[in-house]
Amino acid sequence: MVDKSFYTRWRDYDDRMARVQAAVSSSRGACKLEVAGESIEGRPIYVVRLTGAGYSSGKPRVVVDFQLHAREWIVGMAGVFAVESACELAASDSNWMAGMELMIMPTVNPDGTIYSEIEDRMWRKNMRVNRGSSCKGVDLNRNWDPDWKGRYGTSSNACSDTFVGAAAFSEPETLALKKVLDESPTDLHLDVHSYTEVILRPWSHTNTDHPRRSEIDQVGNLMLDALNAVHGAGYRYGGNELLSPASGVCPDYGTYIGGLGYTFELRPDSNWGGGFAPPESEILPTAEETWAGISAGIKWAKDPTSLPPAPTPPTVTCPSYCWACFSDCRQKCSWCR
Ligand code: 0X9
Ligand code: ZN
Repeated sequence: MVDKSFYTRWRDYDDRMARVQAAVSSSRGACKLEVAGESIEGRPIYVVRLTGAGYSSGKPRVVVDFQLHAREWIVGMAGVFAVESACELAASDSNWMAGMELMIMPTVNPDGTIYSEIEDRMWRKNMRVNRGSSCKGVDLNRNWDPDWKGRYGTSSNACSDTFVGAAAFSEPETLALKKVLDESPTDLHLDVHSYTEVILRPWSHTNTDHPRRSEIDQVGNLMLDALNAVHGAGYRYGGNELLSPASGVCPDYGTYIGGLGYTFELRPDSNWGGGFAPPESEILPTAEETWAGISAGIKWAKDPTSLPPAPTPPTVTCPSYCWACFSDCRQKCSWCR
């Protein structure tokens, strides 16, 4: 059993990484600690690899990343909990990971995280020194393709919290996660953030449906139900109607290269619950339910045939007065259904 007392308080970056290392050490080889890259300030960016017996590239693979955004402390705590839970389970039940691979990045943005811990609680970005500006930092969730520097929720101003950076993939932290995603075909990519209590489907940069939309919704709802079942939280599942669209985000990259890339936004549900700084009593339940949601996603990735076949969407005939809808009125004109 994961020692829950760790999750009663905020723990700083060093304490959390010590915990990650300890979990790997006691996993009897089920987990491996690797360095996926180096941050702007030269810190290692850790990734925990769980390769089940019989896995080879092309078989089921899941990547889960945490804390691209520095101030989302509860996400960093949930990341350690995911590592501890996964390493413990893999060590005790070799069947769990059989034939698949799981990669967990407990903190993608160590520099920003430490800066948030000691200097500026609400810091979001990495610690890039931007050419021609006294403002530091690139938003690691705006530094990706597709749609880098696109129109939704981005800024070309180095002083902005959503600064896109000098180019797509310009940041070493972005590249470290990209390398993990690119290494082998990845079926499921979960990018964990806070707050709002939602699970968001791809795409983030457009409202156009992904061709695998119905499968995406099935998997999304599977993760949602598992998450909400643990403590009765009221997370919602959906698209950009739940949170404004954003261009150049990392789960859209995971989706672009062929996986299903979701955004988790953890507790609280609103600013009233503390926003990025919720009470410490929220840490443990949040970490537990997030892991349940992730586990459900892993279970699907391991055996996608465990899902019932996706229902075929109903055919909708446009009313004759709805001249603008033509054949795809179901998507385009909800008002004329
Ligand atoms: O803006 C972001 O990067 C994410 N929200 S956060 O508050 N953690 O910064 C959301 C990105 C994904 N957005 C959508 N899928 N709409
Ligand atoms: Zn975030």
